[in-house]
Amino acid sequence: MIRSMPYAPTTLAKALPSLLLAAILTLGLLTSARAAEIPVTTTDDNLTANGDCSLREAVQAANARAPVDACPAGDGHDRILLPAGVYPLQLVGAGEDDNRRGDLDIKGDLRIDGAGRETTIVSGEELDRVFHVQITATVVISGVSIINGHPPDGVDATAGDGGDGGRRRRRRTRRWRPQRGTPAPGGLRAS
Ligand SMILES: [Ca+2]
Ligand SMILES: [Ca+2]
Repeated sequence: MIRSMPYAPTTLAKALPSLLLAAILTLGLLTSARAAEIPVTTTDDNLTANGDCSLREAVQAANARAPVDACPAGDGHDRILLPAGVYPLQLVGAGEDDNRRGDLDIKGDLRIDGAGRETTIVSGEELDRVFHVQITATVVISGVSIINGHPPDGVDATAGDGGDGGRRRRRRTRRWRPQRGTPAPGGLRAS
């Protein structure tokens, strides 16, 4: 005689909802942990191994996905924390696209969070534009004023997003998704 047994949930079946919840929470934690935070520790513009983390070094750590001086490594979806202060770009050299001189060249998705547009100021010192966002990157800049950028000679500084040339202009949160052919502004260029 075959006697059918009443269905009784196994231990695994009973635990499945909890396991699924744990897996979802773990996935969420891993996803939120993807954004690397890179805190800037100096207003000096340098790319020198001197124990600090400048804004240029923070951008470089994000670009290279590797530590740069005191800046921790980026991972391609990074957040630079920029404290209150004035950050003048000081490494002279326009027309350079590797973030070593002139404007700050951003090569991957990046968020830059300042302490407020009245207190966190990045100045191009009218030597070059301030930020150059490459075609593949999406950049969000919040709580930061971008001032005194300077486009290359001969470029129409009034054209395009951010085309404020060397004039002073303060920004709230802005998001840029570059498109080829975007005119080169003084504050920011997308190409
Ligand atoms: Ca340094
Ligand atoms: Ca540059």
